[in-house]
Amino acid sequence: MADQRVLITGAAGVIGTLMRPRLRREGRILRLLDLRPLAPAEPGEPVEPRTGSVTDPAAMADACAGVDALIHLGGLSRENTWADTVEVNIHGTHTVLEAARAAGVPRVILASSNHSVGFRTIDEAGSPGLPADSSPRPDTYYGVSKAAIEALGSLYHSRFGMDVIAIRIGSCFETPHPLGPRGLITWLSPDDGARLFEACLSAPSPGYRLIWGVSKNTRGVFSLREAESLGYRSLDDAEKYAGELLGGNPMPETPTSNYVGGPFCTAPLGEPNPL
Ligand code: 15L
Repeated sequence: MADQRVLITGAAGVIGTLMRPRLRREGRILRLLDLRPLAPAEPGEPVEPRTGSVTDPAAMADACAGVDALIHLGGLSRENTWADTVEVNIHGTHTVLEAARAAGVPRVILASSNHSVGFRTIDEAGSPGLPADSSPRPDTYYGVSKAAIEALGSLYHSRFGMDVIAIRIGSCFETPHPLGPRGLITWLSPDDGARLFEACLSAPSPGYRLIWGVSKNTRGVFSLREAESLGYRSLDDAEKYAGELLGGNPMPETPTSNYVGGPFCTAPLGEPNPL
C-alpha cells in the first residue's frame, strides 16, 4: 500500500512542533510547510520539508500535490491588526482550501480556537459542557478569523464534498502553565492533541464537523462528545498541575474568568499582544 502523505501547514509553530514527532507513523510521510525554518529531519524521519506561505497559491499548490490529508495550523495564533488577521488567517485559509480542492485532497483538518466563542461563559456550559457547535461569540479579531475559517470549512464541505473537521483548540502547550490557572480548564495536552488529530485523520467519512480540542480536564467546561464520536479518547487531565498553578488557593476570580476566552476578552482589539 502507498504511504499516506499528510501535509501540516505551520509545521514550525507551537502545535506543529509538538505534533511532528507524535504524528510520526510507519507508512506515513509528513509534508511540513512553514515560512520559518523547520528543525532538520532526524535520521530516518519520513518528512518532506517545504518553505512557503499559506497565502501563496503557488506554494500551496505545490504543497498539496499528492496529499491524502491536510492539517492546517498555519497562521497568526493570537491578536493582530485587522489587515494582517484577514490576510493571513482568513485569506490564507481560503488559499489553503482552494489548493486542497484543486489537488483533490479529500480531508482537511482546520485549527480553529476557543476564541471563536471566547465570549461564551463558563456559567452557560452545563452538562456535558459547552456544545462544540455553539454559534460564534468571538473575543478578538483573531477569534473572528477563527469563526470565519470554520465557515469556510463548512462551505468547502457542502460545495465540494471535502471532509472538513474544524477543531476549537483550547490551550495546547507542553503543560497548562503558560496562561496561568485558566489552563486547568482549557488545556489540550500534546499527547491528547496527537490522539485527536489521529481520530480526525482516520474517522470514516466525517463530513463537516466542529469539535472541541481539549483534554478531559476535571475543571473542563467543553463537551467532548463531538470529538469522541470521531474516536477521540482523552487520557490527560490538567488537574495534576493544580497544586503548582494554584498553590492550594481557589481559582482566582478576574473580570474575564467567567469567559471561555479569558484575558483575550479585554485585550485591546487589533493590537499584537503576548497572550
Ligand atoms: C489560542 O487560540 C492561541 O493560539 C494560543 O496561543 C493560546 O493563547 C490559546 O488560544 C488559549 O486560549 O490559551
